[in-house]
Amino acid sequence: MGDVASGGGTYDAVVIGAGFSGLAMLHHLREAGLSVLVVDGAGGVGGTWWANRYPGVRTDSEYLAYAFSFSREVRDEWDWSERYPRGEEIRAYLEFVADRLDLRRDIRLGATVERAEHSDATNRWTLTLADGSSLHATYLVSATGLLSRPLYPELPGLDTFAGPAYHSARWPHEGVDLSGKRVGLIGVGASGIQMLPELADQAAHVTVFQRTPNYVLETTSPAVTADELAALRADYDAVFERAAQHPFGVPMEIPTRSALEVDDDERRRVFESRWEAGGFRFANECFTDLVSSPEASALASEFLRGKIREIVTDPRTADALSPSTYTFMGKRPPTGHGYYAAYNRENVELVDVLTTPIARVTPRGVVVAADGSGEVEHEIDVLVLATGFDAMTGALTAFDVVGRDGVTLRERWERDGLRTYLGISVHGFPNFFLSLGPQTPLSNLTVPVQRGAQWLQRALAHARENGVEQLEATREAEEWWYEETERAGRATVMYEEGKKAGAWFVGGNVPGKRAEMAVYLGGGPVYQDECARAAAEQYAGFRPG
Ligand code: N01
Repeated sequence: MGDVASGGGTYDAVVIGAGFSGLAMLHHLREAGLSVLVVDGAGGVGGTWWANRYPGVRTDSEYLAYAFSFSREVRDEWDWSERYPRGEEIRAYLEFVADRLDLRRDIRLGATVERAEHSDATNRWTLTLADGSSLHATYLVSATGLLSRPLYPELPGLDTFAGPAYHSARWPHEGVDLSGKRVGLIGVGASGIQMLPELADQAAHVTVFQRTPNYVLETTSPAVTADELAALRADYDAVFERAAQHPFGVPMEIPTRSALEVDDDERRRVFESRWEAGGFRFANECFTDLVSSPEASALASEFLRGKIREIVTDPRTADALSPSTYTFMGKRPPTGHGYYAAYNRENVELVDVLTTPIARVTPRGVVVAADGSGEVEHEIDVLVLATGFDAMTGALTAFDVVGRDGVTLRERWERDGLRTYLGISVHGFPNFFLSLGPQTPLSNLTVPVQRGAQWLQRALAHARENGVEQLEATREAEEWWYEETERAGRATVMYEEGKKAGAWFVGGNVPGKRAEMAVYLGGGPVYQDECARAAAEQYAGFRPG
């Protein structure tokens, strides 16, 4: 072993990333008796919650299961303050977890991995860090996050803008004083949607440049009462198990009726009730088929467009905010905290850049094509890019992960398309494991994060007990999982509607990226069953040759 704080060293496992995934991996792999080092280029633990500091950042998952269930100490000692905790609170939670589970002694921060290469001769991974030091490990685990590599828009003149420009995921940690400023916001996904009301509170004026509108599920975030916390503690295992048994990993009621089997009045009543319940409850608790049936998805879309018309007073703005080119669930629905109402403010202006596209960015602002002919320049002082991420693969292809025969992960996926076995392992990359890899479930992520770490703990214990030197997806297992992922995706509206909407989960938001299903949509429980089956089969799908 080496000095955790700096320099080289040899470990059983090196984990890249100190967010939810990396912390769970460290805890569970330690329990398997492995020496483990977590490295992260950031200055603190938290992963996504370390990076994302934009105004309004908070989770879209309710506090109930947005946490680890595996540690009784953590469960008993941490008090959540509101239903959808803010980024700052989640970061504090992860710092508390790191302290309480004594994880910090095996975490090296400010340590950016530039290259990781496997040698079959030594059966070891060698990692080269930005400071020039090397680490060696039998097992390499990536916990780099599925939405962590920011995507910048390709807009002419972007680098000529004279004022400050911030990507949502690179917001200065010390904050930005927006008082009296004219802000331009490009991007209305979950990040931009959370940001708008708070930008409007702080700035003199906000111009929102919207390309594709979203179906936003409005909600509120009431304080969590002492009684609610006590009830959660008394029932925590059951709550988490309910989340694990839900297709999207949330502890919510699973509906029993199709949207198509009830009459209009009953459908409206159910939609209203779940809209009032707020956030993902609308997506999950209304009917069985909002994700699987184009007709049901279309009915939900019409209801949500009605809500936009109810909330937004200017009909033209309401119309521009209403998605019409794809139906509900074609994008991952964002949760709003006063998003639509923000458009009723004097200081918020919507520019529809589908009909009047952005021509270029100038030192003074953003120029769009005008209705009819000509151009309009929107003058701004601060530019905010809430333009998303190179999702699922971006963080893994941003540096060289070199497997057998010198092939990088980037080259492998460019050549063959996205291939993994259960989103955990890639053929040609022995003893390399992914947390939340491509083709894992779209979910409240604490469920797959935690279950994934527990699965790997058992898999590596099995390998060590049985003298298995390498675990690595077979090509057959990868092909099977690719087909399963495609099949599961095609059984939903999210595949075709996602392509129309340019959703990140089909690679549709990155120019030139191959359009393929990057998440598993067969549901968390089916996925967990497959992981359990792989283990019961003595990891045969991870044993090539
Ligand atoms: O990114 P996005 P995000 N000109 O890709 C627009 C998770 N998340 O960071 O749709 C103009 O959804 C783009 O327009 P279009 C969550 O899973 C979770 O908001 O491509 N616009 C779109 O509006 C989420 O789904 C939470 O037409 C351009 C926006 O930028 C995922 O992260 C909070 C453009 C990008 O939206 C990603 O969300 C935040 C251009 N050239 C995020 N290029 C919580 O749970 C891009 N856009 C709290």
